[in-house]
Amino acid sequence: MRTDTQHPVTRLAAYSPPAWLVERVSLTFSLKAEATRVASEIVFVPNPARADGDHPLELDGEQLTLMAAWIDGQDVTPDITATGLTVQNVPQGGFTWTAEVEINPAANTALEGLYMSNAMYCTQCEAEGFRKITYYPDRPDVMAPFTVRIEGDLPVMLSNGNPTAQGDGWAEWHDPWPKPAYLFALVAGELVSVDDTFTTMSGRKVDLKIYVRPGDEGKCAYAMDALKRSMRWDETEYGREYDLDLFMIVAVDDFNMGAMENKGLNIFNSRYVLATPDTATDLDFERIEAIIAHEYFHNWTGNRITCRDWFQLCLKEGLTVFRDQRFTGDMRSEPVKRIDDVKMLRARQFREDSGPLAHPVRPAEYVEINNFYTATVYEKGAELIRMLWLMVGPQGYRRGTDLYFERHDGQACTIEDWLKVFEDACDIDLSQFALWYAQAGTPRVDVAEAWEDGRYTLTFTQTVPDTPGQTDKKPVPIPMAYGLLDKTGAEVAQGLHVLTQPQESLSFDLAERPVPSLLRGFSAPVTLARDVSAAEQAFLLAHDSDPFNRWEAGRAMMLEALTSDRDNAALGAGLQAVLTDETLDPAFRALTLTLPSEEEIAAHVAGRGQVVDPSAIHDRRAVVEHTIATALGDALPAVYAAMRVDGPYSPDGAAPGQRALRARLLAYLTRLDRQAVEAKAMFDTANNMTETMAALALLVSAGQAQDALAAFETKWATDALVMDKWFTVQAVATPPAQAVATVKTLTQHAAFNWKNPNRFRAVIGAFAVANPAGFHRADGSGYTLLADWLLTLDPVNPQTTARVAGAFETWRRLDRARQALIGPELERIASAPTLSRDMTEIIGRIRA
Ligand code: 0A1
Ligand code: ZN
Repeated sequence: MRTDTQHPVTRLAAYSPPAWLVERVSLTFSLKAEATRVASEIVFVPNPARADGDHPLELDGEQLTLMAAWIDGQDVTPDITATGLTVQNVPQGGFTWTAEVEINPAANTALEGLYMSNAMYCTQCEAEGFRKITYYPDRPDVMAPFTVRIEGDLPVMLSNGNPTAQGDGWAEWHDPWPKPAYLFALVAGELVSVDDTFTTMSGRKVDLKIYVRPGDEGKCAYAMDALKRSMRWDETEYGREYDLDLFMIVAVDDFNMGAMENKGLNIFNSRYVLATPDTATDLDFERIEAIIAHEYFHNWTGNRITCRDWFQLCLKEGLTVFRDQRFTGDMRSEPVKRIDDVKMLRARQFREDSGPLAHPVRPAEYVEINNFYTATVYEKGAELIRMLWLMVGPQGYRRGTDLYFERHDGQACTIEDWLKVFEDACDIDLSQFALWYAQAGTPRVDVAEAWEDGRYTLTFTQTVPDTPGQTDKKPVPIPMAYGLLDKTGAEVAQGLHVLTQPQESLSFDLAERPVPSLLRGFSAPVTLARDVSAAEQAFLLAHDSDPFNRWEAGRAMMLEALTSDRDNAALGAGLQAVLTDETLDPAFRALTLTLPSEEEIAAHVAGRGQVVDPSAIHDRRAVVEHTIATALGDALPAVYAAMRVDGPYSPDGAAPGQRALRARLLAYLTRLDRQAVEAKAMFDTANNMTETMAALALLVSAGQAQDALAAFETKWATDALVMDKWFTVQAVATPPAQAVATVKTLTQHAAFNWKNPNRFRAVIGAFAVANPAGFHRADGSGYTLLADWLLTLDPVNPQTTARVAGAFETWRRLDRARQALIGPELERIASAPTLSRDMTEIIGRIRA
């Protein structure tokens, strides 16, 4: 086992301000694939907050060859280690550091720092990638204006800010806004741009450019439109205006994450920029819109106001996710977006929170910060902002954010700074609320009801479960949105009550005993535990005026059907009523008719303290889907036919919802017809990727996809993003008994370029998380397959390896036999001779 001395722990409690601040920095890049030179000139000034004696100069730096260094023009010879350098006895009043280093972008397969993707240079500096570019105080609380000169033989050479001068073989850029190094970006290559403009609310014209490889120009229209809508939305909803003359987006094919908010020069995984109806699904369009918005919104929440240290990551990420969620809700359907978000939260964050990788939204320590770009920091982080928004109301929230921007513009901040603006603007005490940031685990709220003499009482008891390294937790404030319904479904009471005590009651004087609708809109990220009769669930499914809880009632009935022997008649009838209710949005109907995923069922089973058997869950789900399909009766083919969308494809408006409902119904139809006649017909006649993929997935799971897969491959062989779908659909939808063999065949395909993160995730990642019954096959072959691939990728790209390794996080909830197969695989990984820091931490935590 590796020891802590090899991979030191960084602790929030050990934070101290930097000894030196940077007044300004100039960088000159001479680009060469295998030997890029980076010259730097950095003006250091003493930090008044550290006037506690003499300080040496300490700079971060990794995988750099230092050619020469000077302080105020004098040669220096620093002490160099694998992680940085130190110079003693520097002038305490301030000085200029000048240096030249050499780096090798072509050898950079980890995709952090300066690297090459398809002959193009690009950077990824969050969280700690800048230290692989040059020696620098690579920490977010050091903010400086950057001037950059790029020399190279390439037509397009970009950096942050505004272009200041250019000539043959060189370009200069200046970013006037002080920023931490993690927001630095450089891109150079044979690129073309799609151009537009945006006029800000104060009337300034901003040039917008999306850079892509030649040939992809026709795939940027949706991203550009989403960008303009994001810019407008940030003005109207938050009063935030863009602050440079130019905003650029670049699409790259090799990228570890979704996208990156570098100042003025966002770099995107190409899958979140490029889209046409032929190549992208409705979901792809929606994600492009959301991620464009997310990165754009970071300009204020992340860039102008950044994080003091990486423990504060949720300060920018939770807030920015909340902002992009609201944006999508405004662009599309608020209730549908909320349901989608909660599904995701439960599938990913609740899963994380209940397992060995559980950590607080603001962690107290880390070994590798890249391991903390998690569902907890992002999605639970967003839920905390959402609770605050519910508690202070929309106007209070706006007063708080206005004060945040006014008070902290240009600063590197903490969660305490964020909470304080709401305390000041809204006159509330958020000291108990702060516990949400420090305590890991999903709180559980048990609900008891009493009805006596016209008095109805709800009693709530909250508990926060133990998580690794944390016990004896305190109660947190839980905003409980509720409604009480009478027999006719009319609302007799409703409101928002914030629970703050371990146990608390709410009473109402009423003429008749009501049916409660609790945690409306999923007003807090908690598990609600309450015995609800089938009749009551059916009533809520039919009548609740809160769309979220209406969906939730159907989902609860489905979970019952999937995990108990309860009679399903009420479920079938309730779903048929939803299906045929034309007053309901088709997108909402599609969601309500969708069974919980196998992961959600597993979580439900584990939450009841039972052992999870992924194979049994898979089989049972198929049976229940068949039962529901039968119960839907004639309504099934009728609504299927009615939802057909004719005419040209549009990713906006009502059409995506209709397609979603139609695809859902096609799944039910295919359950009743293993020849999959309708699915074949849809595949053959589809004029858009949404329908093509819906049909193809069903054909793969019905074992009827051979011809379709071949035709698809022939048509799309040269489009990497589309081929990712071809790989994924097979890894995910192949029936469990053949899944491992199929994945092995896919990994031998000539196009399986495993060093490309999208392709690796499309096959290995997708299999391990989205084909649970295949991955958890009782013979353990899925585990060996995953472990082998993690060991192969780790030396090349630790970050992506560690993310995919999270597939093992749920192993303790499985039966003993499966645990006995996984344990040795985890040990095999842990004892690899040169395991990365990323993997050492993740596997160590999973095994603990
Ligand atoms: N800040 C980006 C996410 C991101 C994080 C790390 C990366 O590389 C290690 C890249 C992107 C966002 O929230 O979109
Ligand atoms: Zn973000």
